[in-house]
Amino acid sequence: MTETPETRAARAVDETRLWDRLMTMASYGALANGGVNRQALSPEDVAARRRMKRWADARGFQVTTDGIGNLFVRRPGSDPEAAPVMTGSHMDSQPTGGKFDGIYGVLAGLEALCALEDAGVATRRPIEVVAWTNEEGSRFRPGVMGSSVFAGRLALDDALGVADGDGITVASALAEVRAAETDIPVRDMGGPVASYIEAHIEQGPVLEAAGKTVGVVTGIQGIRWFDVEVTGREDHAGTTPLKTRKDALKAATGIVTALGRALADPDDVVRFTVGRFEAFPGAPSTVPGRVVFTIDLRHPDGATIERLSAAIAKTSVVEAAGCEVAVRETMNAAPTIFPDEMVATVRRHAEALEISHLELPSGAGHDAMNMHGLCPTGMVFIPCENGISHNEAEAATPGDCAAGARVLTACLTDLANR
Ligand code: HGY
Ligand code: MN
Ligand code: MN
Repeated sequence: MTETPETRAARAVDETRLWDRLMTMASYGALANGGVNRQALSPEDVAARRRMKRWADARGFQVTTDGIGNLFVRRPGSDPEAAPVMTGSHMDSQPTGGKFDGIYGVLAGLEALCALEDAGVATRRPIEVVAWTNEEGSRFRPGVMGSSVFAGRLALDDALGVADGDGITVASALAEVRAAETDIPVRDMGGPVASYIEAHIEQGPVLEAAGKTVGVVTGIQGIRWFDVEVTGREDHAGTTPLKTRKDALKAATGIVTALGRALADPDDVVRFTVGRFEAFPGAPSTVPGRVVFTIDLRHPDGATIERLSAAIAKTSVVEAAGCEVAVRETMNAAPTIFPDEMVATVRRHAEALEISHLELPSGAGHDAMNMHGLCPTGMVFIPCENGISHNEAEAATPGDCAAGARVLTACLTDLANR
């Protein structure tokens, strides 16, 4: 292996330090079956943020936050005028999430900064590790909230006004976070970024099946979220004849079945998921008068996702069975294709480090979707066991975590010297 600043920094990645930090973070919100529940801006999230601050302080890195609670850890460059290279991901999790989704990218970024320090490698540009607020969108919708505000795709005031299921707004949850972080300065929103590169577990089966250690990510498929509300009429379950009912649950299940048929794809590329389904008032003896459910639709092709979205709106109304149906879009992320040069940068450094690799698109959404368009953006994947994610059983090996961090470190060193 030829010695360069990139390989020197990459070799300083400490597998044990990174793994120990992953396990420490997994203790904040730990669940009985090995996973985590660390919702955005919750006390568990605050504990993870405090830990991040202590690790950053120990190495003399500068920690700041912004108006939506994104948390930044900065290692300065030699040129004080130069825009930073950024890396990172998210620290919030699904309600029954794993130990790696999101947090791996944040800690791989921190490991890169520590490795640069340990190797004594300076960069021209500063490098910033960011933990984006509320990527998952499981507490506050939409997801990828912090990066959307940073990139100017979502107004700060709109994001601050979003309420969780208990009526707590982002603004009030953030005020509590701030109260625990009086030692972290608040910086202006956004700002110039030279480039962005995010590390993440693949969350799918491709790398493991191919026996490759690192994924060179070519893009991210498009994502649409919808809320569907079906309104019927509450009636007595014992007395109301079936033919006069407006049963919202019966209509809603009919809609979901019809959507499954309308979106059927023999090639198995379309991703259609109803992840939340609630009937009201939720009493055994009352015909449900209202049902709300969510739709998560994904496809790599922009025109196809448009066509399928139109089909969702139409099918939902056609299958209403005498009830009223309202379909509301809550998230729209167009398919992303990363620039060739960023893809080539990841590939080049994986090759230089002699780490086996494979090019692949991302099935999952990431904050990188928002950074794309703001600056040249790319991603590095590592395998996860059996491709399982959004599940407490999510697993990755210490060796793969370190290999991904090495490729990330080399890419950051290179990008920060351009
Ligand atoms: O839903 C997603 O793709 C991501 O894991 N938030
Ligand atoms: Mn994630
Ligand atoms: Mn996720």
